[in-house]
Amino acid sequence: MLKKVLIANRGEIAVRIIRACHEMGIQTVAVYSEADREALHTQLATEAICIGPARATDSYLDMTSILSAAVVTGAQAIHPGFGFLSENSIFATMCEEMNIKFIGPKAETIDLMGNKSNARNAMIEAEVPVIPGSKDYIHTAEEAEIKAKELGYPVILKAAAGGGGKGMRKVMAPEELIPLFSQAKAEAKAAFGDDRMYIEKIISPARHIEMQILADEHGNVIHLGERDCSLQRNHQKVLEEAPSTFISDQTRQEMGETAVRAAQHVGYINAGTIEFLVDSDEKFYFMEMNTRIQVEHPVTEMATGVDIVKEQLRIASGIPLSIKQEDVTLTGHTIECRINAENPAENFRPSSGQIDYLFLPSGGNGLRVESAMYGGYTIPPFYDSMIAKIITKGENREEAIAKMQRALQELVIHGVDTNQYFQEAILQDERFVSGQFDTDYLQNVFLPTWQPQTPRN
Ligand code: MV4
Repeated sequence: MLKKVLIANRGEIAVRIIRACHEMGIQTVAVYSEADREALHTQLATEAICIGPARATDSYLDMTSILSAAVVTGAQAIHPGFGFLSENSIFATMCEEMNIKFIGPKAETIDLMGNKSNARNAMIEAEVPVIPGSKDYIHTAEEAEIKAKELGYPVILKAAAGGGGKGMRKVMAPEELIPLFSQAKAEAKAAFGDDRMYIEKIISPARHIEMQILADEHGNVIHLGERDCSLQRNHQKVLEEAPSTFISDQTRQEMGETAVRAAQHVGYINAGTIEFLVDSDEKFYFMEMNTRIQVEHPVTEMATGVDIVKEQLRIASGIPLSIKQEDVTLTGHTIECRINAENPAENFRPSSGQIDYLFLPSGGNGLRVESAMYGGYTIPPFYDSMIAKIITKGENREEAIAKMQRALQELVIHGVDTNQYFQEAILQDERFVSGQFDTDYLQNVFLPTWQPQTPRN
């Protein structure tokens, strides 16, 4: 087993990984920016090293500083968490070259999946259903017009380097294609320095359902079932749950087997997620693969009882998976609400500053809270606004919802604005409660009629 791991991240995920390490007897090295001297991850790790100024590009994205910190502390491995360097194949390669284990898949797998067009083609080879679309890059609006006519409108233009909505445009009719193609291409160039584009038919209405997989270095690949992540705002997930209310046991099994085949085909190692779009006939299509631990991993942990971060550490140590596919079952119903420091009444503008008073929900069965906040902590303005995740599990969905409502009512955060009232409103929404929603629901149906309440705190 690894003896010392450096965590190249901050916030709740850094704390989550540090806790797993300590429970496994692994020493931890935190790295922190000048803005994170008082952060919880800095305090909880065995050792902590300052890696630079507040701005992420000068600290959490500074590969040389982080690798230097690993060398001087004698860390054998680096866990990148999510965001920052977690899907950076150059960083994974640099780790390899310095004989430091990157806790994730091989650099070449990160590269392959990072190019969403190449990922599609790899999935076609693996006989995984992909969304009807272009095999090759689309270089000009004229080429796009030909391909769009072939596919039939509406279509969606996507950046190969994209994911998360940047460089993406929905095209409803032929006359929109030329301006939208140049917009998407320019956006991709600016965001990624890579403006290679591809095109797909639009799947709508659709659910976003993803399968969690685990793969060790001995050829064992399993899936841990799905998470339904259809409730998103601006391509940010808001609430996730397992199992999905939408798919049958047969579809679930087929999606799981497909996800395992996808991972096997690319020689995947460690934890990963295959994202699918599922249409109204329950036909599922590969959308992209995330080659990292995800924010919503606790949903699967609560649903299956498998500790995904501990499995990642075992896999990186060369130890086989601790569970077999036949031992994995999704029990009950699990929901996660993301708590962001933002003001829903001001178009979800991020909020920062000191937390004067904090009460995190607790008590009862089937409640988990992931956060790096504490009373008196100051949320810096430089990073992501997600400050906590509340996860509840019940025998059934109604129970999980009731527990989440109770937990959200208990949550008290004074000093910064949060989206907790937005989450409470979703949980009370008739369409959410009925399970009848798709990827467009939150943004296009729920939000336009939602009136932000005045916070009760
Ligand atoms: C799509 C799609 C419909 N059809 N592709 C959004 C982010 C990026 N990961 C891909 N996205 C989409 N791709 C085809 N062919 C709809 C979306 C999409 C979406 C997907 C999942 C959850 C929420 C979404 C909100 C808007 C658009």
